[in-house]
Parts: sequence; C-alpha cells; structure tokens
Amino acid sequence: MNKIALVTGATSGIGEACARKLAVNGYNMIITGRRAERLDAIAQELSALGVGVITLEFDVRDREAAAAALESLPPEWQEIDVLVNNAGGAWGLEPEYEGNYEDWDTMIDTNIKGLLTMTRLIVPGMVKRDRGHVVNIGSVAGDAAYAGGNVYCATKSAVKALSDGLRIDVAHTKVRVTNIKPGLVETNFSVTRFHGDKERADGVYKGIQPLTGADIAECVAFAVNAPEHVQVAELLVLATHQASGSVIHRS
Ligand code: NDP
Ligand code: 8X3
Repeated sequence: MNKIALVTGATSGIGEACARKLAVNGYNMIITGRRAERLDAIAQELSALGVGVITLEFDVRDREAAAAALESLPPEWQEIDVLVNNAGGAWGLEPEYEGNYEDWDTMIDTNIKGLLTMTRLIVPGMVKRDRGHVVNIGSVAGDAAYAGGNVYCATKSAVKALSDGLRIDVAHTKVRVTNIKPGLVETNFSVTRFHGDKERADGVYKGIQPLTGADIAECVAFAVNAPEHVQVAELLVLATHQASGSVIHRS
C-alpha cells in the first residue's frame, strides 16, 4: 500500500492544495473538514489520480468526534505517515482591547487545541512505528504581531512553540516535524477573517501578487519528500513584495 497522508482542512485553500499535491506524489489521502460536499468533490478529483481516498467529516475542536473519525478508519489506513495540521484561520482584526470573545475562542480552539488534538491522536502511532512526519501550518503571523493580529498571531506563535516542542519530544525517533510559515496566501482566509465581507477580503490582496495554496503545497511536498535524514524544521515563505507580517509593498 502507498504511504498515507492526512490533511486537516482539506476543503479549501492551502489544505486542498496540499491534498492535491500529496495525491499527485502518490500518497493515499485522508482528507478532513466540516463540509461533506466539498470533501466528496475533492475526493472524486483525487481518486481520478489513481490513489485511495477517504473523507472524514469532523470539527477539529471536537475531540471525541476527531477520535471517533480516526477509529473509523480501516486498520490498514490507521498507519498515517504524514499529518498536515492545516485546519484553522483568523477571525476578526480588531484591536486586542476591543476583540470579540467568540472569535478568540474559535481561533484558540481551532488553531491551537485542534492542532494539538490531531497531534495527540496520530503521533503515538508514528512514534511506535518509528516513522512519520508532522507538518504544521504556522504563519509569518507567529513571528511578530501586526496591527489587529493579536490573538491570531498568538495562536501561530503557539504553533511554532508546539512544533519546536514536538520536535524535541520525538528527537529519539525518525519522526520529523516541520513548521511551514506562509505570508499572504489568497484563499478563503480573509473572507473568514472579515466574517464573509468579500469586498474587504479582496482588498487584502490588492496591489500585490499573493502566494497561492499551490505555492505552499510545493513547500510541504519539499519537506515531506526530503531524504529521511533531512528534517526541514521551519520554512518562512512570503510573497515577493512582502517583507514581514506588516511590511507589504503595494503598487
Ligand atoms: P481557508 O479558509 O481557505 O481554509 C481553511 C480550512 O480550515 C478549511 O478547509 C476549513 O474547512 C478548515 N477548518 C476551519 N475550521 C475548522 C474546524 N473547526 N474543523 C475542521 N476544519 C476547519 O484558509 P487557508 O487555506 O488560508 O488556511 C489554512 C491554514 O493556513 C490556516 O491554519 C491558516 O491560519 C494558515 N495560513 C493561512 C495564510 C493565508 O494568508 N491564507 C497564511 C499563513 C497561514 P471546513 O470549513 O470544511 O471545516
Ligand atoms: C496568514 C498570513 O500575514 O495575513 O497567517 O497573518 S497573515
């Protein structure tokens, strides 16, 4: 059987692109998200590439649902080789002192606790088999805060800390841990951040050529396909006219 990769948040953007890229690379794919119809459509497309595909519909914030979904996998699919912890997003861009409690909970529960849950459920098997790769989708936002980024930036700083911590905890094994830190990627990210305001979301990518989900998937594939003795610990990937989370040159 081919190697198996599981991508969380594979229904859109970076996760969808990673699922496509890993399938092209011959991985049997487990794709997850909350939207069953998107999962089904993407599964059809990936199956046409000749790989096996299983869809799991669950919310990463629901630990029991995540555990049950993984337990539902056929035994030969439970030996996951690559986990891409991608599900997440930003909700709101208000100053910290005016932030929305619900948005804060959503970001912390999804970007930090959801990622931790998936890691806790899947990495023990990797350690036992002495092989595997965890790719966390962090962000340039985790390197330094920017205006209104406060809690989102904190969650992505947490992804860095959790990636570094896990890398230490599995250093005695052949399990590898990579934190990919993208800059501006045009996906549904900003629509989510602005609670569905598409016009405001489009403004984020005005005057600059942003990255695409496919660009980030290339980086994920680079890390995953590196020789076994090579651990790509971190990759910061920015649009060419972006210098940091807050320095963006627009024409
Ligand atoms: P999208 O909004 O396009 O995709 C987000 C994905 O996350 C969707 O597939 C969504 O699936 C899934 N998701 C969100 N919440 C949950 C949840 N509670 N349970 C399960 N799945 C969930 O945005 P991106 O592709 O841009 O974002 C993917 C990751 O990349 C995020 O972690 C984001 O922080 C990070 N990132 C994005 C950047 C950007 O500029 N776009 C830059 C740096 C990092 P569904 O709705 O079906 O559940
Ligand atoms: C997404 C990139 O700079 O919009 O994490 O926060 S940024």
